[in-house]
Amino acid sequence: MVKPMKSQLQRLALAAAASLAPLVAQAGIYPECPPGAVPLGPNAAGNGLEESAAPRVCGHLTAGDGWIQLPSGERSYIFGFSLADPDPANVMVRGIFNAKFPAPTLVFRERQEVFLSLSNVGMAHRPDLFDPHSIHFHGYPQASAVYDGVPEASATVNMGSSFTYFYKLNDPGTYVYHCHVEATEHMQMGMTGNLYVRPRQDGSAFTFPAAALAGAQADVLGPLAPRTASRFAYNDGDGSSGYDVEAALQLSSFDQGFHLLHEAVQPLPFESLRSTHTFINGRGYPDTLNQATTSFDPPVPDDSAPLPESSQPNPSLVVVQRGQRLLLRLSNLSVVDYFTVTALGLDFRVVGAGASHTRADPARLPGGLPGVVTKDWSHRTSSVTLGGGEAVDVIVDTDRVPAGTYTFFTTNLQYLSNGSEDRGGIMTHIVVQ
Ligand SMILES: [Cu+2]
Repeated sequence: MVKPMKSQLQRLALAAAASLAPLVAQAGIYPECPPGAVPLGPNAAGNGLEESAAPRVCGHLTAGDGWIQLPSGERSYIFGFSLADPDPANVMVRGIFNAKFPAPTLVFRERQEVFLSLSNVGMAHRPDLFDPHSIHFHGYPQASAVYDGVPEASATVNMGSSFTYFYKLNDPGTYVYHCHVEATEHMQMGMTGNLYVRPRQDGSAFTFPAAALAGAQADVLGPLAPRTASRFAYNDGDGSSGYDVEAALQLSSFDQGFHLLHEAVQPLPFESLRSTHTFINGRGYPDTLNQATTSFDPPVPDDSAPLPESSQPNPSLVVVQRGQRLLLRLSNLSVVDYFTVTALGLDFRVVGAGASHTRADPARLPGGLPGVVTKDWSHRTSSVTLGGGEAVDVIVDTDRVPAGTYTFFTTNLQYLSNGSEDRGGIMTHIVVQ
């Protein structure tokens, strides 16, 4: 079959974008930030939007393509999200070939109103494609259909167009987000990232375990020492999800053959997808231990860019002071595989899964439902298994273990690899100092 020429496709895409503009997305760069909303710039690490306590905020992402650097020295072609340049005039030129893996981390607060704009800068390396993109808050319970990102039922964003999502965030927890357009392909290509909604309990003080319950929290490692926290994963009512430091370990995987065929404009082998490379935060061991960013230099010189231009800006080396409570936000964004992860010598206390607290107890919440108490299914374990799209919140009480370097890795040993290199992939260190 003769394919239409690139110029025809571009004209078609532009015509489609223009015709749909009043309904779904505006052709051009039009991030929306209504009066009273605080615009969010990049965070200090350059791997997500900055946090704000403002009741109404706005952010701006781009969707496009780019490359990541693999530990073996190879590169991998990706689709991905990036933080948009604050100047709309620079969004296209800075957004092209600037995809990040994983996608920028989004951190919001319960009850916040969020205006999140997405501009599609196109896939410059695949000008034969005119794919739209979208943002889907995976597992988020209160998405309006039009903002849900599912192409059959929601707005999607054509090349050269912008669309603004709106969420009133009433449900705290650890979520993931991804593009929902041709989801298997776009997610395999890298359009996935983490999304946290901080609970309104943050900023209050709870001591866990309470003195009366200390005995009930004893196990083979001894009793859990009471500790006061002011940051929490959930509205737990008793401080059980309280932590001092948090770290995100996002598990994912690529079929490098799929990515190479994609880069070479070949038919894609959906029926035989298999993970050749596995990652934590976009890096395979030993790159997971790099404190610095990992990057593939984009082919377009962009020396004046104000935004961090790393393709993989998320560190995955975890460093904690002994005695601190560490919250590990574990998520699996692979579209192919389950992963079981462990950190030998460290005790995992599971306090959340699927963006739900492990002991929903509305009676303990301010304004909750008196008498409505549900089962406590928090538990201690040495390993956690996550399927694609799952997230689990784990607390590590580091006062219970000696200082030292602990290895976090997948026990699915066939995935401890960077392609043909063994002993790579999903492995990093948790250092207790
Ligand atoms: Cu997409």
